[in-house]
Amino acid sequence: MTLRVGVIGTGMIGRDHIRRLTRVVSGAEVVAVSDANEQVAKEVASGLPDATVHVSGEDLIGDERVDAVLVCSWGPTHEAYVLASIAAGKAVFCEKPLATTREACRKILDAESAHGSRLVQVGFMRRYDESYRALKDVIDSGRIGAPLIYFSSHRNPSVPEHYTKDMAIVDTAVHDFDVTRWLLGEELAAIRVVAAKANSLGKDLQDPLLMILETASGVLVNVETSVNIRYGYDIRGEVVGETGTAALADRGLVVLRTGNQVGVAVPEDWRQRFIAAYDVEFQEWVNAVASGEGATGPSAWDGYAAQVVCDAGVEALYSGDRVEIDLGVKPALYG
Ligand code: NAD
Ligand code: ISE
Repeated sequence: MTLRVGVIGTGMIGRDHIRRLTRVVSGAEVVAVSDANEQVAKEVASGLPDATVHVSGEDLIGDERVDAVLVCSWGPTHEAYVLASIAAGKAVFCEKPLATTREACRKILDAESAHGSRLVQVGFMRRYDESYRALKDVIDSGRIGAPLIYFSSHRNPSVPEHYTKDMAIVDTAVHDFDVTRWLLGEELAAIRVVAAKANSLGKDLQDPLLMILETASGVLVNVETSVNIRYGYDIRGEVVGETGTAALADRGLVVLRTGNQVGVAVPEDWRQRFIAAYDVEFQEWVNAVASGEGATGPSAWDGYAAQVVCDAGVEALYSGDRVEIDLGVKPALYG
């Protein structure tokens, strides 16, 4: 069966995922699109063989030709589209964030629990990256003993004008929070946030930030966000265990030695760094949904947990305090 996907939000990542669903992944076709900017949606649809343009995301979700929904609009719009998809009984892949507040994410957990099976998947693509998967395998094998510290650096060469200081936490570090939970297999329990001397290229942004988190068992996690670092998009991770360490390897297809230097290329942005991870993420999603298995990747609980950490992180950024993270009760649907 070919999974007929409707895409809400045809901006940068929406277009990239449409390309992926159309040209890379097998078993899917994009049959409908919608964007607050209708002109943009029409332009995107004109490049597709048979896609309807809908005036609203709700219309698209109600379209009988749409089997599954992909939400790639701005974060504050996600809650309504995910809830409408659940109400329609349709599988929905939502780019991060699941929703922008803890309360909104809880509504989604409640709605999906009432539905009774998993429909929602959140776009935490790092879990599909081969380096992260190899790092998790090392941790799980016990070869470096129990993890004690995890260092996670998240560096962007630059960010758009509308990027605010909270976004270093809610838009950028949210990936580090999710991947930490996944790598270590436990929840985050507290967070502190401190600002370093500001990078003058970030204008009045507090950048870089250092976040110090504690997991439920006491592992210390250090997340660095540097979002104006210019040299490239650099994602680093290293676990310090009781008997060894394991780190994401430097990437690049060739090691270049020239002019008394040796090095590998650094990607330009997230599209380049995680291109293979997004491909695997979508192939697995299409396969699972088309087979009737439902969503099997990062769940609404994962989206909720990451958002609760973000909320605590923003509070810690403004207060300077150590803020405890209390996730509350985990609904039975999420195991
Ligand atoms: P973008 O601004 O390029 O595109 C967003 C699009 O959503 C725009 O075309 C806008 O017109 C449209 N839109 C806004 N409100 C809408 C509404 N109510 N209904 C329908 N369309 C609406 O942004 P982007 O970079 O593509 O980011 C989109 C989402 O993807 C964000 O949630 C972002 O956090 C996420 N994202 C994830 C990754 C990742 O690595 N997983 C990378 C980039 C962006
Ligand atoms: C962007 O929205 C992403 O999700 C990227 O993966 C992240 O690196 C970037 O900082 C965000 O702005």
